[in-house]
Amino acid sequence: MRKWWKEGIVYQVYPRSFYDSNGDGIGDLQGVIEKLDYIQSLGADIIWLNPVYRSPNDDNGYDISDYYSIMEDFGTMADWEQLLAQMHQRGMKLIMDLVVNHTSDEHPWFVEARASKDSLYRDYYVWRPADGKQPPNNWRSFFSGSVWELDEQTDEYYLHLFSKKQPDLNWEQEEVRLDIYSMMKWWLDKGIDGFRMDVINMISKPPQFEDAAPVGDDGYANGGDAFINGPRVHEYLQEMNQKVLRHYDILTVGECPGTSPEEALKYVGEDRQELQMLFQFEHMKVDRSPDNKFETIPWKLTTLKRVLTKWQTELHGRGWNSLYWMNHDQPRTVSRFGNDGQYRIASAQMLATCNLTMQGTPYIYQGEEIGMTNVHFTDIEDYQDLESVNYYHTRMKLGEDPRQVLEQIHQQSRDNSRTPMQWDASEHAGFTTGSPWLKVNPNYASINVEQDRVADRSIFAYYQQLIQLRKEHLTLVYGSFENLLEEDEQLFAYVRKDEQGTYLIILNFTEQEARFQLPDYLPHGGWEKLLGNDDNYHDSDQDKQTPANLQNMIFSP
Ligand code: TEU
Ligand code: CA
Repeated sequence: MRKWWKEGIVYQVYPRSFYDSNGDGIGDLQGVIEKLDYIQSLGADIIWLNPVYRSPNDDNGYDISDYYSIMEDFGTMADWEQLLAQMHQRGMKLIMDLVVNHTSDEHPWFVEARASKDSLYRDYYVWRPADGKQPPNNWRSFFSGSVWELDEQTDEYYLHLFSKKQPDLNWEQEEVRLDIYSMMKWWLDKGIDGFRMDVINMISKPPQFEDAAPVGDDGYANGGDAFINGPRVHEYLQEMNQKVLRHYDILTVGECPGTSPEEALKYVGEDRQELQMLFQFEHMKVDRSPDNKFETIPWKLTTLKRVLTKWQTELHGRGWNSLYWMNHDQPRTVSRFGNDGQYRIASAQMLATCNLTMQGTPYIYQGEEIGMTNVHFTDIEDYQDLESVNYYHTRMKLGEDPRQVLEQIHQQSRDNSRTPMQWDASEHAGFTTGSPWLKVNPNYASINVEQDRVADRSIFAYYQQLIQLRKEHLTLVYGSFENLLEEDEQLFAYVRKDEQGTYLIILNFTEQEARFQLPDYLPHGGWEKLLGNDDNYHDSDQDKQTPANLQNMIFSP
């Protein structure tokens, strides 16, 4: 069935790094308002806004101390209302981040909860007795160290899958769930158009916290098997759907790390009444050691294609998916899957073509549309992300070489995506007139919005064309997906097809020229090139065997 949230294009705004309207070095809501023209001109019609709620910012807003207020750094509720009104006037939709696996330790619920074992709010969180000062089990937190923190005052441990300033809520407790549902309704009644649900597949914890097998040299284990897609998660989401979601025409996307297509269908299956789409992470793992996200490993195009194809085909006709190359937690797209040097522009365009010609709702992360790259800070002090900083210090304690650890951080740090948006070549890339909260990538003088606009080959302009094309050819949204070249390490070629038409997409992921052989069962001749960025391509060039309806004949990325 056709849906606005299937046909829409989402632009993700990380407000802290987008545009600073008042010179305090921090991006803000008025900054987003000032740049709505920019976002709309790209062709995006939905914005996913990372958390803007009150927060002590241990994890940049993912540690919320008040769900009903706006973070002072970002502005006021009036600013937020103005943003929503202006977006709606333009026909754009606003998706808010929903962070309900945990709160901040400064949230009044937790402040109350930790005050005493008899507190009415005690059971809003997950507590375990301190047994001889050993944490209840050996799980590692996502941000290094144990998932358990001892609360000295009441002599019990509380659970935190993320930082110790992000205690996990206890979803077993009905009051917790009802409070969350009321909060969701409160925002929906203000008129928002949906939620991106932070680690929503981790809200249900197992009844017992057992040790898992230690992995790596810090003595900890990955407890994911026990809390990812936990025992009651679908019960909770069906309840949330009944009580809240189904009463609104909204987009819901669940962030679900560690989820297979089979598991995914339990969240987004059309018969399930839970969520509308999810973020899966399998393609974010192709270049990482399974035991340590900071350990980059060489990746193969055949692996990436296999993963993407699996998601394309297994969800087709059964549940919806989202498409993305990056977000505020991931390295920059061109640096990771393309070439951020000589072929930066071509590869940014090629990867854009891929993201915008598969089935699912495409998400574009700020700066991706101008080919922003990873940053390589040489001093750990320049990194702000607690995940990177904690990782660094943990490895230092284990006696590792600081340069090697910094090199790992260069490749995988979340700050790669969080350096300020590069608007122009003026100081601090035109992001702020003050001093930016996180240093600007030094390459801003050559990579910025202004520069891209006047360039011969604009990435932004290419995105505009692609988005236009996707909107005009709905087969690219709804059609089936067939991977043509399973074994090829250079080309990703696929066909999208339905009653409306057939489209052939050919992407070269390498710096070498590649030749595409049209399979016999597809029509030979009569293909029209709709869009592409290959300068060498000529319709008459029979030798290259490149008849295509829609192609990125990128012989060099
Ligand atoms: O991220 C959840 C998550 O599992 C990872 O992608 C995480 O960012 C980390 O890199 C694990 O290595 C979500 C948010 O997107 C992230 O920004 C938050 O820090 C996190 O949840 C906690 O709220
Ligand atoms: Ca500001």
